[in-house]
Amino acid sequence: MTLKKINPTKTKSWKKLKTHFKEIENEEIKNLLSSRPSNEDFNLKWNDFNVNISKNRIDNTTLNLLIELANECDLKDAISKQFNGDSINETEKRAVLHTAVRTDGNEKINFNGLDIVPSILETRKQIKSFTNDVISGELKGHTGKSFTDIVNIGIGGSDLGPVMIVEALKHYSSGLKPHFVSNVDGDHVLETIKSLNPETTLFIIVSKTFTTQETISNANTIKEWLVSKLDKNAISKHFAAVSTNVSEIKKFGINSKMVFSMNDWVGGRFSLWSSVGLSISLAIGYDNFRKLLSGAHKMDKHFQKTEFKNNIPVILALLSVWYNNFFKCETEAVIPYTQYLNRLPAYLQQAIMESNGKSVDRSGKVVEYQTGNIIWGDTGTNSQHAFFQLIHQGTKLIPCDFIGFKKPLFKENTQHNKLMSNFFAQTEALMTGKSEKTVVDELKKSGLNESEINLLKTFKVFKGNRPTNTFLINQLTPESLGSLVAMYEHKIFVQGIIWNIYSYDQWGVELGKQLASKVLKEIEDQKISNHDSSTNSLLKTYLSNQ
Ligand code: G6Q
Repeated sequence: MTLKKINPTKTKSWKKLKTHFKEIENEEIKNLLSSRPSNEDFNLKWNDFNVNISKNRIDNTTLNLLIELANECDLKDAISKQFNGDSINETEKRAVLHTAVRTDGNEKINFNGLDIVPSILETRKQIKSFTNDVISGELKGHTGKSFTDIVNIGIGGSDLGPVMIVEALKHYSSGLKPHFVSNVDGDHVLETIKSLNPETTLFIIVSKTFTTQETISNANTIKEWLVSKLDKNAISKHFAAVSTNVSEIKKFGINSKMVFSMNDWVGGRFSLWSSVGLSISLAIGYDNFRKLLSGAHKMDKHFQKTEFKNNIPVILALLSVWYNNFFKCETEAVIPYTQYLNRLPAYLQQAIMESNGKSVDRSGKVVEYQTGNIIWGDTGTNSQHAFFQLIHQGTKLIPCDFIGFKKPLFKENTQHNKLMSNFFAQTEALMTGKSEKTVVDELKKSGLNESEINLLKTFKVFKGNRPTNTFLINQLTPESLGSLVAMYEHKIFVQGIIWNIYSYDQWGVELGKQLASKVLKEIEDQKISNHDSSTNSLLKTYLSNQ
């Protein structure tokens, strides 16, 4: 069964939200906060997550109307269709079952009349035994040495998820040193392998299709390097593959025991939980990989079973719709207060922008409202010394997610309170701002005269009223990270449902790819054909310098 096609702007709740927006638009968060009879509805508690949404430009009516909107768009029906394996990725005729690969194994998940759980558990077993063999040193390279380094060769969904998780969980390292090669930029791959010992390095080619230009080019460059350093027979010992394209894997020379399958009901950017996460399992050990899946599974159950008012991904998605469609915010920032999560914004950029960057609705009509927002961010406190100026005093309204942890990972870490005081102070400052009166008082105290104060005061005023969500989680563990990432995945899905778009296809990446292969041929043949005058001239300049 397919998803319903409901234009959100034609619902009763949308109209009510429009009227309600006029009442809220100029309200101050700090006043809304103090006028609420209770802030309980604005602090969602789940496992070791505290999701505080109280610093938002909303009141109880806003929340109720947004939930009404979710009901009118029949979100409930959409959730059950996704989890039931219906073909909700209609333009690619595919089911969307990345949630199935993180099953706890105690359920049946039917797809096309077949329970897919046994085959998921079978693949997991294979990941487990391969991981253990590599980490223990039982599996050896061509010259009989154990592996010390692993290189994930993949791009997009076959790279961003694993690289983000491996970086986030490096505290839990298995001892193997992970590397990632993604860009078709030959310098990227050559720079990565130049310090590697071919005898002790294992390469994992991750490509669902095994035809992606970047991945296959990098894999071939590495293969040539390996053969030149060792010999041809080393290929079967040093390469593993994660793919569905059996014939191409064979042609490449990969040992069938080192092949991990994928399913087309798991989309690339949602695939880190599947065998695409092999590099994660190798880098942090299978038990930790399993905990990551378990954290995500718990969030799946929360999302599936919790009433909307307490449902974290649902509420986050609705707030995002509120800012995107009513306040006309174009971007959202994600600021994790841990250096380990420095790749989270980049990962979310693909997950969110590739999923919801669509302008045609599920009926094939061009939408007349805003859809997918722009995601960006970096870790706190680094970003405070970089782009926070614009968030505090710029002309744009940028809702931010602040993600922080109660406990650091190192017992000896004596700086955690300093980090977290910044975390709390920033959301408070963004909300309260600084009035002209306070600024003037401060300047008077510092000894400035009246004319100096008049010159300076406006620059020092902070209007405040900048909305934030605060995520306070116990500790960064494989399990909590799994829950956090799954939370964002479900938020994406809910937004797509409300906006009446297809979140699981990505036709927008095709055009550039097609053109690039045409341009490559022309560059190689040194023959520039009919492009526009701008492109023609750039290509001629490029060729003239070769
Ligand atoms: C993600 C996309 C895309 C994909 C890459 C790699 O949802 O589908 O990012 O993951 O293009 O594709 P392959 O795994 O087929 O090489």
